[in-house]
Amino acid sequence: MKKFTGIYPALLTPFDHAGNLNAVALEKVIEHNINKGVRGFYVGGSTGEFLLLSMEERKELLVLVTAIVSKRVDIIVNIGAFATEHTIDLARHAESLDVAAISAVPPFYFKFNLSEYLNFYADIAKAVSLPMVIYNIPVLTGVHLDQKALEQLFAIEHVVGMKHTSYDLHQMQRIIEKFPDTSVFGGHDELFLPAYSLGARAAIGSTFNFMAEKFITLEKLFIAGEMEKALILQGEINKIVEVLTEIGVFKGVKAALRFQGIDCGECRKPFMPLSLAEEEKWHKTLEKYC
Ligand code: MN9
Repeated sequence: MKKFTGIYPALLTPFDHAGNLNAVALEKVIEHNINKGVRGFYVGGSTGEFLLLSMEERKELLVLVTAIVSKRVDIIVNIGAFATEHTIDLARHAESLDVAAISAVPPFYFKFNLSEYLNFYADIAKAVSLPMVIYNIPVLTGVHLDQKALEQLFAIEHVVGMKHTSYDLHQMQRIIEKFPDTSVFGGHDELFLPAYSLGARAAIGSTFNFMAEKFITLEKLFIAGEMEKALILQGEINKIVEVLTEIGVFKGVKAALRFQGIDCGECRKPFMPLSLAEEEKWHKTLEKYC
């Protein structure tokens, strides 16, 4: 089983001024991050605004990303959709391209029972041979998988890990302990250090799009046992995350890249652009801590 380690930006989806996928900006963001030393990209996740993309655009995005990356680093793609059938359609498409793993949020909105969640992942595993990274993000899906449920999911063939975007690190630690060969990705940038302290050795994050170098340094400090320095750096990162979550993560990520010279457009409606005051506050915060 492949062990994923290191820093994986939850890649944003750039749009042009007409609101279409912007391949030029996409390439810039990807190259910028490969040069910094990221291990791969998590494509079409929350930061990638996947629920605001059509099925065709999700496929097109993956075609673009795989072509740009050209096997230099890993690609993990979120194929989660409401219906199993649609998810499998995206999974099959992913299988025809160079991806290291697929990932899926559990189906949400309707309240499914545990057998239905288990079947969802088992059906995908039957349809394609790609490894699966479960996307656990209860704050957005409203799907709260308890320890027993997660353990049953991890028993499914092809499940090789989880993107754990949850503040419940005790749950994460118990999964890592029980399934040591799998890869559990820390999913909250502000909890990078605590997640590593509890056994995570990889992370997926939205702020990595514009400050991957900070997390690469943080990982090095952790490995070297320089915990005091690591804590200071995590503290600086958290000042950034605090303002980012206040103004809106995805809009903030796009604005940060714009400040760095890469125009990724706006988030899709119903998201609204940042107000001038928000933009100013964000700019000041990045100038101070980034
Ligand atoms: O990809 C991201 N999760 C969401 C992971 O955006 C929902 C995180 O990087 C958070 O944006 C970040 C702020 O809470 O940790």
